[in-house]
Amino acid sequence: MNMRPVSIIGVPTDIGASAIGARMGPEALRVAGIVEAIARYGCPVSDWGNVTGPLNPQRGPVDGFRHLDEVAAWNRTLHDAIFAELEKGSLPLMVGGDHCLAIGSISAVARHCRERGHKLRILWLDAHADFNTSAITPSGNIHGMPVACLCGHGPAELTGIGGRTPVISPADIRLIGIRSVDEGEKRFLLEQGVEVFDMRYIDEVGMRRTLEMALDGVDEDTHLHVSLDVDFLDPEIAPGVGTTVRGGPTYREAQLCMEMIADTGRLGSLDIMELNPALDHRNMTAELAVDLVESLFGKSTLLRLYQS
Ligand SMILES: [Mn+2]
Repeated sequence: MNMRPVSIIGVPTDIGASAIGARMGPEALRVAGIVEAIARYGCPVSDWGNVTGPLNPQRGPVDGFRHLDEVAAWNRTLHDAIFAELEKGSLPLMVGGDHCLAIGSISAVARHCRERGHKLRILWLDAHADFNTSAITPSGNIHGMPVACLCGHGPAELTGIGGRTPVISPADIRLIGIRSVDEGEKRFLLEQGVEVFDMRYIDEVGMRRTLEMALDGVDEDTHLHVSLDVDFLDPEIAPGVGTTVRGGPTYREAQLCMEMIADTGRLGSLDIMELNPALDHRNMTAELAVDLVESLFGKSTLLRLYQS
């Protein structure tokens, strides 16, 4: 179980999305009790408030990107904040905010791993592959591009944050829960050799086997980063997100996923992204996200004696 101090950093912006509202995500997660939920399982936890950045000008895309300068500014600030927490020995928990911000958080995590000689494994839990580029994106929304940017495909302002391009290799990441991929994106995922566990895979082999595969090779020298896009979850249980796609994991499947991640004891950093309170019902999606976070930090139904 994690005993590193957890540092919560809020990133209140929807700069990379076209639907606005994810800027309210950090406060909704706090209202739903995210700090208390982590503390309940014995982890020291501090809430460091929010980082700040440019306002959302709500302009259209320019050369295939919406708000590129503003997205870059937020991600640079975030990189510095997350990197500082990792250097202190903390487990940074970014509460967003739209998913373009994972460029900043994962750039910091990858730099930390590089400098410390740790292996890195990223689990990207999402309905979408987020592997678009300006050439293939239908929308120009950068929250559809973070995985491609991290793998070195994107504008220099985003691909080199943290001092090295590419930030990660496709071999470092596993995409899980995917059920909506754009046409050009499908081809690009295949060409780049990204490992994707889509919903069909989960339907056929189950969440347990999926997680065993996705975590294969994770050892005591691995830093595990989880980037949870709330749209990973089925919209029946998680309506508070701008880009719902039906047919996602159920409550039990999502809990099993989190419990299996917790069992590795390797969780080193976490993003909770895309919560949009303007689309939620009575904060139910934020409460669900907090429920899942509890499992990630050690809640289990029974005492499990094999856990240390
Ligand atoms: Mn996403």
